[in-house]
Amino acid sequence: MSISDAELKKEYPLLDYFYINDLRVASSSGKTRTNVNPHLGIPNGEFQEASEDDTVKAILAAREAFDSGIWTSVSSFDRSKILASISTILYRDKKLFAAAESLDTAKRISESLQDVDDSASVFLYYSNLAETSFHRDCLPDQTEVRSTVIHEPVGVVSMITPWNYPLLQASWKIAPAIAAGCTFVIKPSEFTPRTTSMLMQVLCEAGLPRGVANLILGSGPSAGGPMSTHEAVDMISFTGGLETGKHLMGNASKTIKRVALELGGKNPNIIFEDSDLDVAIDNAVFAAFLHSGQTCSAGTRLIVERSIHERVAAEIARRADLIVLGGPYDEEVEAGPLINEAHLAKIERFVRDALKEGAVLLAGGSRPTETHLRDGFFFRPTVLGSCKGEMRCVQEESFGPILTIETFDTEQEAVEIGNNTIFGLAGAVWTQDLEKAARIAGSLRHGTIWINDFHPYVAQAEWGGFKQSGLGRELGPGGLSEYLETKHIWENRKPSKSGWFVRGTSRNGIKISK
Ligand code: TXE
Repeated sequence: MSISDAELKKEYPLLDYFYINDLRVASSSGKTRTNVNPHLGIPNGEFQEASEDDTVKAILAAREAFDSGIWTSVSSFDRSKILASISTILYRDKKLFAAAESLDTAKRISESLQDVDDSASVFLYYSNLAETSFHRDCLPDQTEVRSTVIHEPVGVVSMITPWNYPLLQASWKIAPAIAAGCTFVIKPSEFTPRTTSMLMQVLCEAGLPRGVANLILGSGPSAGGPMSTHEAVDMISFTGGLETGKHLMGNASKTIKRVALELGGKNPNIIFEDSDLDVAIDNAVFAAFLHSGQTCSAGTRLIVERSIHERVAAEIARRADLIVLGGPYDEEVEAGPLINEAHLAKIERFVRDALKEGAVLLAGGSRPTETHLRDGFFFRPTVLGSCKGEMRCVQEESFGPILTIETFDTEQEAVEIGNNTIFGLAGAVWTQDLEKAARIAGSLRHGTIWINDFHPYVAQAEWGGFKQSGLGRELGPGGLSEYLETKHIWENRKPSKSGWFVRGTSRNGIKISK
């Protein structure tokens, strides 16, 4: 059963407003934005649109909450309890959150339910981690001096998230930030604001002090502008496109803000002749077309051993043609639409250009023709054969349902092709020779490598990219470290003179007169 915007607002009123200092706030300019439902192409709610002034207010609220000490004085035990409560509330309201996510993204409700589960478990994971000691004695055997390294929260964090996994991406940032003791302003994508806004109410219910969490809604350049330029911000944590990431990093350099970036990938999926082909092919379809390819770790580059290439390409194309497109609540449906008209147009251009540079269309390649899909932003799962490493379709991220196929003859060539990208987020290898798999896992320059699998991740393991896929890590203990500053405290318990600049003093401490 779908849940409407009006029904959501019975439990989560004013979710279309900002959240600053524990209050729901309207745009100071009076501007709003009408969103469009990606499945039906009709209006999908009206949201307040922040001006730069609104965003600065949110940043200053986070600064005030950090500097006042109301949050930094909360013990790690109490922060841990808050995180556990957030997780419990998310499980309690799972259906509401999933419905909101599917309303914004049009992803299948089963996927949205899974996203809420995953988000709740991230809060639970960091609840446990928040309790671990952040202190380390460096010279434990010394009695005269004490050298201790402690970790403190970085301060005020700007969090900027995209539209493909809105709740999940917010939880990957908010949970470790709370565990560390940071305060923050978050801006979800202007296309998918609902679940992040609902999350603010959950944080409040869980007992987060006033001003720790702040939310603004609106477009990247204007609403998001001060998030990377304002001097009251200590850190930017961003997930989104490469060009936006470069822009934010440039802005951050002006005041040396800490930067954490998750920027997507062009992820190789390598299939050897000696793999269980049935399973490998099935997972190749899953790797590429889950959420219509709008996944940063999508397996968009299939790299197949030449001896099996024709068979694999034909079978994948056949399977891609059978994928059922449609809305979130139809149980027959296997994949939803793209996020918006502009993204759909970009995907169409991407395929057109790929064919011009020599790729061969094996499946899809166009919008579907069924009348019930006419008004949504749908694109047929597309398979492109005869691809070469230098082609743009192989090098550039489409972020849509497009799979390119390349071939290799040797293990070394497979690795070279897998590493032939400016990105380095994730990759997979399919073979029954586990020694070969281990060699390849060691040689691929990507942040996650799957052996005979694709897409799984756990909150306990760091996630992030090599090369231009980003900076830093989310999840795991490394995901917490991003939000911590390191401080060394040296305490001399028997202070004495340095003995360095001796003129003007005597060694026994009596001043010498001239
Ligand atoms: O992302 P943007 P877009 C990739 C994917 C996609 C491309 C562009 O290839 O096709 O990026 O997508 C905010 N200051 N990924 O245009 O613009 C924006 O409002 C502050 C990979 O949607 O990077 C949104 O909240 N904020 C990715 C967020 O940045 C700014 C997921 C992402 O938007 C801003 C999505 C600015 N100047 C897209 N400009 C992944 N890694 O998972 C934009 N934003």
